Amino acid sequence: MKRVVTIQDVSCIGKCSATVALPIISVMGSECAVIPTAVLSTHTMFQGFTFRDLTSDISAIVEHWKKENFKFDAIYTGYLGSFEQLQLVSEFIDTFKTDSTAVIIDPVMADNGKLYPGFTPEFAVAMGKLCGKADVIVPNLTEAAYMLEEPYCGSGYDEAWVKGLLKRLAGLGAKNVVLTGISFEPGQLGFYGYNAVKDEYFSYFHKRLDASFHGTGDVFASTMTGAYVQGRSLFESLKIAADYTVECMDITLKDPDHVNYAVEFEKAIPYLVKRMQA
Ligand code: PXL
Repeated sequence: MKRVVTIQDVSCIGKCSATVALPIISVMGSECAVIPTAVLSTHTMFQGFTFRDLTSDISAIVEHWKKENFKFDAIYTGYLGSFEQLQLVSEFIDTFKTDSTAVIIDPVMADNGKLYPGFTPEFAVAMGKLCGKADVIVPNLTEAAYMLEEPYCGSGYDEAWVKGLLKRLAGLGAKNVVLTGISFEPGQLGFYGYNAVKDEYFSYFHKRLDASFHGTGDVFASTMTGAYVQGRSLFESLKIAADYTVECMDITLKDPDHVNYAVEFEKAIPYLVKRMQA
């Protein structure tokens, strides 16, 4: 059985990071091991969240896993909370990555031109360095800007500019760079990627919903990881992830009691399973 290890926080309420990675990667047919980096009462969009840092547990977990000689088909990281955690993840990759391990880094830090609470521009640059070790990175435009220390472009960009940005991101060292949340036309949204090894661009667009939910980036990255580790091509994996994310949003919007701090991804799991069987 394929085994993914995901390294990110547990937000007890909020359906993001580990609490979406675990169910999604599992239903897609792989084991999902987890290194929880912190426990929060909620994700950081709520006021007054608690935060227990688990950095000091990470080394002991890694030492035990080394002794047991555990292997991973994919290492998938999301929200990381400190410079020390970036360093530990970097060492984790050095220790556990083999020729058949895919390293997927979602540099979760920012959106809509702003860093999430607690992050600094210096942290974003350090995250950019970690991204150099990845096979695939999936930043949004805000995270890309912060990692490259460039101004955020807002919505004023065109395809040529996106291609240039992808090349600059590839300069960080990742083999594949995929920008999420790209839109050239109203009503459309998708991803635009660059394979730095083959010097090839790829993109995919779907309908843009007039809503925004917290945690959809984590649903997207988890799904992409789940498909990729099951042997789908990177492009196919990203497409499945984009379509499933839209399906989650569609289903959520149909619930008159929906909240905007999480999507009802559970209800769209039958769609995802069918997609993986196709
Ligand atoms: O969805 C990304 C994410 C993950 N984990 C925590 C967060 C966020 C985004 O705000 O706060 C704790």
